[in-house]
Amino acid sequence: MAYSAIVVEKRGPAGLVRLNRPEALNALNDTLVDELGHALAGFEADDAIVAIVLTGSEKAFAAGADIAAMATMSWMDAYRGDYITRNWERVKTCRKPVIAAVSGFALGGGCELAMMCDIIVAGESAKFGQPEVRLGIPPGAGGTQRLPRAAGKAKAMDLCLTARFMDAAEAERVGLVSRIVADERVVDEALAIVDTMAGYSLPVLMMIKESVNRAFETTLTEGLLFERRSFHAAFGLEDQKEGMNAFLEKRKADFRHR
Ligand code: DAK
Repeated sequence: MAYSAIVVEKRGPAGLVRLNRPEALNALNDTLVDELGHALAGFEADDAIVAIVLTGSEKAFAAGADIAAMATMSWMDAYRGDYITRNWERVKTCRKPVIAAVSGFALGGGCELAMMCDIIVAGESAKFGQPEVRLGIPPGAGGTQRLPRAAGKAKAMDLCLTARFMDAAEAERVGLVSRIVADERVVDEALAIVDTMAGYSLPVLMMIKESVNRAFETTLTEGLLFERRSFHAAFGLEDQKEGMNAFLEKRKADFRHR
């Protein structure tokens, strides 16, 4: 597939996807979301790729869904067309870790896209917001659900009800963002995180991702049971034997991802 709205490359163990609609601050349209879904599927099927980094430009990660594309849409268009939902869900179902490297605006669907990722690394210029209320719509892709889980009810209500933007420092303080670096370092920092992960067992990374995500979907008792089952299952991995033997033999583990 030839991409027009994203740029895709491999950087060692990382699959790097750069949103690339500079004329619209990387606003998300059907083409972009289709291409993103396709790229993620490719990286997921690629045994050499451990995790994916998703980024935008220095000015914008993504300024939201494409307002020009939505402006004349009717309820029937949105509902019957299942507006952006099909491939949008592909980000959520990716089983390998996905890291958002965010500089500039991450607004509306852009903020929601970042929140679907597993880790957000922010550049100092990053601004997060759910300003849909200004357009006469509520957030539609997780803003009212993932933001309160990540940042708490007070911040979620504040951002969604007033359209105020939150800067990188505030986003880190409330727990939406895991690290802040200089803008020009944001992709390198995310790639370095993938390099660290690449030293570990991929099936274990996938188990961890699945287990942490389960924490947001279920009760504590069920979540703990899910975690316990993953833990027990790990003893079926060659990588568990390698990891523990390497520790006992005082050497670096050589994981084979099985
Ligand atoms: N859509 C289309 N074009 C956009 C855009 C957007 N979201 N954001 C910016 N642009 C375009 C501008 O129209 C402008 O184009 P030209 O006039 O040059 O042709 C160009 O990008 C540069 O923008 P500005 O001139 O406005 O740049 P400024 O630096 O002055 O301002 C800004 C930057 C980010 C503050 C401003 O552009 C802005 O407020 N943008 C809109 C932000 C916004 O309201 N975002 C929320 C959109 S609604 C769903 C999935 C997703 C969604 C819903 C459902 N499902 C799966 C069901 C999401 C909804 C949304 O995100």
